[in-house]
This record gives sequence, structure tokens and C-alpha cells, in this order.
Amino acid sequence: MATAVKVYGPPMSTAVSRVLACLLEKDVQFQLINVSMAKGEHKKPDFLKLQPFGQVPAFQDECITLFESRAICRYISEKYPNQGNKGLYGTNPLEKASIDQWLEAEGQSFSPPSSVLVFQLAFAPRMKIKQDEGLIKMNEEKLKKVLDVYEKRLGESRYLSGDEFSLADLSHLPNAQYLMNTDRGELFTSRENVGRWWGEISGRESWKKVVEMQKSPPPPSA
Ligand SMILES: N[C@@H](CCC(=O)N[C@@H](CS)C(=O)NCC(=O)O)C(=O)O
Repeated sequence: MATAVKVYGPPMSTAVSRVLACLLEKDVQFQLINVSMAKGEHKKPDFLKLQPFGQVPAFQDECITLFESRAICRYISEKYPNQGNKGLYGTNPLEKASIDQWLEAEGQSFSPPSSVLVFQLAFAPRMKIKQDEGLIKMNEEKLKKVLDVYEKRLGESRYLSGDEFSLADLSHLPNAQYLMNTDRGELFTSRENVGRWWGEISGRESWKKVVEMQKSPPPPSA
């Protein structure tokens, strides 16, 4: 039996939760190893050997180590083509290209403004950091423009890359979840197609498990 892959980092991290969603979607066994960011463990020499930028997640499969959550998701999908959700990263070059196109849109267009908003609206209050209203407004405007493009696209197809759920949709879940839990959920729900899409992708069993993991304390082995 294959040994479980290892994911290093807390599930509340958006990038870690992206990888967890992919592993659950692909039905791949994993071991989650907590990294206490509060204690700065992600900047310690041992962790930097796994992730040289001092960020979570890091990922290990047998003798290989990877970082960058989207690259890890692609690897998992390619390594386990015949288990779990078989079409998560497409089954032919055209499907893969379309998924990559929307994964890039997530990474390059959706993630920058939504990550600022996640930090400002969800994390800053918990960390007792003063919110920057100017930054919030500017990034909200940027995100609205991105979601207008999504609204049009999702009027043409059920999911971003076509009519099947894919890595491209999955990759949006972490930031969208945090924003949906703030008073900015309307950014998604006020757009008919985006709201419908959010309902579908956030209702997947894989993502519901990740949300549960985010609510639980880190494992004792951490
Ligand atoms: N592009 C990276 C981003 C990783 C990232 O920004 N991780 C955050 C947590 S979500 C982190 O480790 N932040 C701490 C830091 O940058 O010092 C990925 O997708 O893996």
C-alpha cells in the first residue's frame, strides 16, 4: 500500500486548504503535519529546507518535496489519474489547457485582490490589526471586475473550465470561503451565475471536510 503523502501547515491557511481539498477530491491518503505560524515555525531552518520561502504548505511524497499549492495540486492530480475525481485536471490536452487557463486566472487575477481582502477583513480583526479602508476599497473594486468576467463565463458553462468541476474551481474555494464569512459575501451572491457556482463548489463533500478541519484544533502530533 502506498505511504500517505505529507502536508505541512495549518488547515486555516488558504494555500494549505487548497491542497487538502485536492487530496480529498482525489481520495489520496495524507498526513497533516501542523506548523505553528504563531511560533514562527515556518521561518525555522528545518522548515526552510522544505519550503525555502518560509511559507506553508510544504508537501512530501516519498523522496520528493514540493511547494506552491497550485503546483502541488497539479502533481497530485497527475500522479493519481485513476482514483477519486478522475477528471479533476482534465483527461486530454485541451481540457488541461482550459483548466490551466482558469487556474492562472485564479492565481493572477482573483487571488491578488481576494487575498488582500481575506487578510484585511478576516485575519486583521482576529489579530487586532487596524484595517486599511483604502486598501479594502481598492481591492474590492479590483475583485468586482474579476467577478464580472466570471459572471459572464459562468453564464456559458456550469464551471469555469467547462461543464465539470475541476482544479480551476477548487482553487477558488479557500479565499472565497473566507470572504463569504465576512460582510462581503454579496460580491459572490449578488452575481447570479457566480452565486450559483459558489453554492455548487462549496457544497462538495471534499470542501465541507476541509471546513471541518479548519474548525478543529491542530492534531496532538503537531
Ligand atoms: N503561492 C503560495 C503562497 C503561500 C502562502 O502565501 N502561504 C501563507 C499562508 S496562506 C504563508 O505561509 N504566509 C506566511 C509568510 O508569508 O510569511 C502557495 O500557493 O503555496
